Amino acid sequence: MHLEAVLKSSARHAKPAGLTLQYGTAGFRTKAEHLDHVMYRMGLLAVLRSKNTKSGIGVMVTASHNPEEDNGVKLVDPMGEMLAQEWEVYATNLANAEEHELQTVLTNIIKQESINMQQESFIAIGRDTRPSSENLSRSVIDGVSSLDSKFQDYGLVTTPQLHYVICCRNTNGAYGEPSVEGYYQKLSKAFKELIQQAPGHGSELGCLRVDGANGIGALKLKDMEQYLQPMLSIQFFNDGSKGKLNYMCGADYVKVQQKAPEGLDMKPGERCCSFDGDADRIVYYYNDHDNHFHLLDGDKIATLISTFIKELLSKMNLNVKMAVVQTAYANGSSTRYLEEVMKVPVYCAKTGVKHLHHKAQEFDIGVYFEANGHGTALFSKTAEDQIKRLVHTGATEEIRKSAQMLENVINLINQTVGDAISDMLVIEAILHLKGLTIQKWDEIYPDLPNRQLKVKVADRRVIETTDAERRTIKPPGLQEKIDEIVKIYNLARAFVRPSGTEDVVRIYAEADTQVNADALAHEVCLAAFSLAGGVGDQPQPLP
Ligand code: 16G
Ligand code: MG
Repeated sequence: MHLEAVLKSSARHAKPAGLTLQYGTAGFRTKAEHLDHVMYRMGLLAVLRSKNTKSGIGVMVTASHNPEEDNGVKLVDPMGEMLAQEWEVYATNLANAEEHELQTVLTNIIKQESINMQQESFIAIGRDTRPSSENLSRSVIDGVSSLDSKFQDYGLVTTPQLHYVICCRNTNGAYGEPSVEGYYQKLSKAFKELIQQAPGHGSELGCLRVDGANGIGALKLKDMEQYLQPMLSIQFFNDGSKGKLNYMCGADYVKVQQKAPEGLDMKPGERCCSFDGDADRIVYYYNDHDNHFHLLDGDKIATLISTFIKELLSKMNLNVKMAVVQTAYANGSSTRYLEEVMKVPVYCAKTGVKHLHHKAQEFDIGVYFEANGHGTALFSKTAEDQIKRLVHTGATEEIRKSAQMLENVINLINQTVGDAISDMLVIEAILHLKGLTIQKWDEIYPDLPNRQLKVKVADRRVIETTDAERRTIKPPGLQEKIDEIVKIYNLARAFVRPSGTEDVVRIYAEADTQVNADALAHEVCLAAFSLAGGVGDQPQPLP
């Protein structure tokens, strides 16, 4: 295998000696200045993956909700899903190979996967609005070009738009037109049709306040706004015209701080939402008449969407298997509501979109959301066909109408990955169709008070978990200690897991009151600190 051109170009993207990085939960992520070689090499890997799958592959340059100085890269597989886990190992090996090892590492991947280097390949490249992203995406293109691959630079796009484009290309347009324009058209058409099906609620949804995290989501939603008028009027905040990306704003800030972003003045009852830095996450919120802040996170969104779908299915007498997939972070109230009131089966997957996505694929209809606002709904081919058939052949007007609504939901939701813009439109449509205000949506079930903490330990790998991260099996004694503490509190639950993106151990606790949730989180934090090798000062209770 001759890789001279590759090695020659690689010299222009030299790896800082000794630097090691890992393809983590959502690709590589670190300070932007350490990523040039990683970008070049991910360009190479994308071409190998494309030849291997005989399909187009996506490369997205973004570090999502991380600070502006960071950057990162994730690869998108043929159907718009995240890179297959077996290939994450290749990605890590390739990123960490020293210059003189590069040829061997590449040759090994080619051999191991029996890649035909004569096979055509195609790469779609996208990037977020970080100042470093443009140069880094050029490095990706350098990698792609050094293997003589075809490519298209989509420039500034949201992560879900790139996933959408890849899926469209690889299904020969069956999923939609493979362009950002095609995305706007597909979604806005489904949205309009859905809104028009509202019985007697008028056809305008009023104003929605959107915090764009000063990122790509604001930019793209502004482009799309003309397609959504006059149905939805949007007031933009943190649109990138002055503030810094993700700084005191965005979905992650709002979820973690449990408060509104800077720069957004809310009057009681006003409907607001926040995107994250690459617009694949969304959370909603409002202030009540006593000016108390209320967050409607991924759990509330999953409940709204799955309840709506379930109601339509029952009107259609359609017996398909639907389930909701959550993670250990899902509020216990949401799980109870779904299982006990809505009678929807709920499954728990490990943290990280790829795990939820895979689990959701096992059902005819799988709705998945992480509490942090990352999620979507997946429809199997069989379910989709059945629904489409009923649009025309349904025995009653009600069946045909419900099927039509569900078909529009299918077209509106981005089935390739969680998508802030698409999820937002689905939520807006459902609220409108059901005549729900944001308060009424919030009142469907009350969240249990909860608290998240993190603690530094010498090596977070000493903690091993099982049961979708809900229990620890190592270090010895930790789970027993957690069980003992949890027993003292009412409606309580707690777990500890090593982060997949940061060098910390995370703690989650929920209980009947905020004081108890805080105390429980603190005690569990202390247990992890003492049994898993905490470093630095012992964690202090919340003030
Ligand atoms: C990544 C994941 C997100 C997950 C988070 C957990 C994707 C696209 N993103 O941001 O889903 O919730 O990691 O981080 O998969 P942690 O392991 O540090 O808690
Ligand atoms: Mg993101």
